[in-house]
Amino acid sequence: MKKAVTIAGSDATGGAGLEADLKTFQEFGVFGLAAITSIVTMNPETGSHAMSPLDTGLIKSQIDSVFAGPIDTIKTGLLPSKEVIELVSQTLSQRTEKIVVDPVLGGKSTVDFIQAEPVQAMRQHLLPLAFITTPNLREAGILSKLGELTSKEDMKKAAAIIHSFGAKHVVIKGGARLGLEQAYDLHYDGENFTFYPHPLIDTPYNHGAGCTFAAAITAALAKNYSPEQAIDLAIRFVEAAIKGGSLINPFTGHVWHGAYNQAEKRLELKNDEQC
Ligand code: PXL
Repeated sequence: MKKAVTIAGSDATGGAGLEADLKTFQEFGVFGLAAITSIVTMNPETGSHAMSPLDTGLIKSQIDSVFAGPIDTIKTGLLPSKEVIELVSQTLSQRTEKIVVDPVLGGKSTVDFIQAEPVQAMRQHLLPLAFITTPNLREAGILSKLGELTSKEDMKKAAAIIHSFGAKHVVIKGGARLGLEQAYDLHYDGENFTFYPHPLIDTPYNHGAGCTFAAAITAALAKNYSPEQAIDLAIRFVEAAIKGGSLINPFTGHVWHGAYNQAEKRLELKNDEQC
């Protein structure tokens, strides 16, 4: 059985964070383990989010627990402080598994979780350990210090800078913010820039899409897919999740992590009926 570890925040509402990671791993048939770094809660009256970091000692004990046996791949998500980024980087520098770094800096419709100091720690300590890193446009703009990225050319420049921090593969997710007729995700491996065009889906039900994308890549790598195959599969997995999304509370529409496999099953059932 393939096993993947996530070191991430908990999104109590179940769309993003380690909830998204574990659900996605399971959909890929990969056993998920989790170390929680912080808990993100939502005020049911106002819809505003708050982040409560966990005690560093408790984070460390969880990390020791998840690595008590052999595992196949590792994903990092929300790391709430410079201290936690350094702790996680120190531990992961001893590991040989492929590491997917989702450089979470904030959440949709929320204030930033992470400020300048932790971002610098991420550039310096965590990104050099990344086999794949998956910033969105905003995160790529901040990490590269290029600011707002508004074109495919800007994405290439940012990818090259982030690659120079030591991440082997940089995947920048370019969605609606690009203002183009399609979404374009960019993959840069230090040699080639490859754009993956895919349909823009016009829906507000996309909370958790970023975490789900990185988790799908982590699971696919655990199953020995190549980076290119993993990216392609993750794009299709998230597309189904967004299409299947729904309003989980009065404020946020979440992706549905189960949509890809359920859609396939429904298709199989339909085919069976026809036979
Ligand atoms: O989508 C970014 C994200 C990551 N991790 C946690 C979150 C969020 C967004 O809300 O809550 C725990």
